[in-house]
Amino acid sequence: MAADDTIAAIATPSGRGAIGVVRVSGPSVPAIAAGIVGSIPSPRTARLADFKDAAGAVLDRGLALYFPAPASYTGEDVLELQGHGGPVVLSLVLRRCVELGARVALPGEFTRRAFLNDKLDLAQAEAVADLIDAATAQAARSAVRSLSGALSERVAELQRGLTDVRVLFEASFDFPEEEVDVLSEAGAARQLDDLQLHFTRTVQAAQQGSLLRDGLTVALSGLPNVGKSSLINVLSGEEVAIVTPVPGTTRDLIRATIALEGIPVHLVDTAGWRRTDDPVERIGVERAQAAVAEADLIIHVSDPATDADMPPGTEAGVGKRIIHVHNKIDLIGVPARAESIAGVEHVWLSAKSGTGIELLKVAITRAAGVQVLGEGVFIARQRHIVALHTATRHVQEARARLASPELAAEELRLAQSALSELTGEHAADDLLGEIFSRFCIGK
Ligand SMILES: Nc1nc2c(ncn2[C@@H]2O[C@H](COP(=O)(O)OP(=O)(O)OP(=O)(O)O)[C@@H](O)[C@H]2O)c(=O)[nH]1
Ligand SMILES: [Mg+2]
Repeated sequence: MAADDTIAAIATPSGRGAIGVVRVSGPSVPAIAAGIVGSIPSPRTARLADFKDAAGAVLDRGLALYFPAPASYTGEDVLELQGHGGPVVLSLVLRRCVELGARVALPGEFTRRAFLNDKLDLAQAEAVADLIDAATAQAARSAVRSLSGALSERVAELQRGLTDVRVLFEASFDFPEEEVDVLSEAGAARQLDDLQLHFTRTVQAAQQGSLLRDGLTVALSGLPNVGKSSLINVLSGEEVAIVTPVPGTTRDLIRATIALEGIPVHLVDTAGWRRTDDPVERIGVERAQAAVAEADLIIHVSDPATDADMPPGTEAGVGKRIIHVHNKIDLIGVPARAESIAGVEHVWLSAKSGTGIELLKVAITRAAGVQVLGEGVFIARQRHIVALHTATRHVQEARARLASPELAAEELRLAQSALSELTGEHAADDLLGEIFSRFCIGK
């Protein structure tokens, strides 16, 4: 599926830098190389060269690298010009490439071509963007794992498992009644049970991977003056929020991101919840409720000295995972502790002295469902989890319909087609557009 046009882009970040790279891919690469550096460099060898304009004047001096198709990132002929990292000089080199027949690339277009030329599948292409965007070292390591095919291999294994069972069913159609033994119902049931287990494990791993990528949004809620802002400050190790003894200090939402066990945790401090005639504070309270409604987890803060039986959360938080923090233990002289009461986590701590903060961090990672993130974790997106869930549902349906092999076989076919969306075998154009448009230019 070779493209007939040639794309070019500045592949390094905008601004000044030690080096800057212009990358070109497509059939005009040999002509462009000849036009800029005089001749086509030997494949995969760095050559020091003058980059020249149409009149032969030197624009920059740097390294030229030529990767002939198909052994390149995109699978096409690729030229990389590594010059000095100034925005003006780089745009002059880019303009020269355009003059010689290239057009400026769209975001993610190099990776899109790599995908179309089977250099990587869709899950791997997404991992490229996730590696660039990784917010923690753990996320970066998992993205590399997905990039080298960890998720794709899991999917391939599931596909093989589904094919094996389908073969059983299909064989049973070909044999008349007297040979019912071909499809032993018990045998098929066992295989489907095994398969379901594999699906469940893969979904769990993908959920961990998507946690690493997207992180967890945690809203701090509670009455005024209980110490929500003090808590976001001590958790983030920065004075991000104003703390005063005046109830109603915080009005805007205040955000800080921290990493817990490699998971990006997006903390949101909110206005203390109370009825008020102050129009500014009222808006703050509305925003607080919206933040609570959007959060994955709520930390509900209370002050045991003044409000021992604080009712849980605002209405917006009903049904969400919640951790109750009993703050200001220094004032009532009780030790820091964490306890699960009727399945809900409670932590006693002091935001002012920092006692018990570690217990809260543990409670957050536990509530997030973070398991030990071993070497097997790969990065994953919501899209992958949805596809895996759909496929799992079809496998369950197949298991329930063993008595009618035609229907069961159809469910297995649907499971396979849900899985193939993950690696992009039959990906629709709008899905590709959506995925690649979020890439940076030059990638
Ligand atoms: N002794 C003690 N005081 C605390 C503790 N945490 C917070 N405070 C004090 O309680 C007061 C209110 O703290 P904030 O963090 O501003 O409370 P808030 O919940 O953000 O209040 P609003 O923004 O008004 O909703 C301040 O005077 C803090 O110093 C604590 O653990 N111990
Ligand atoms: Mg506050």
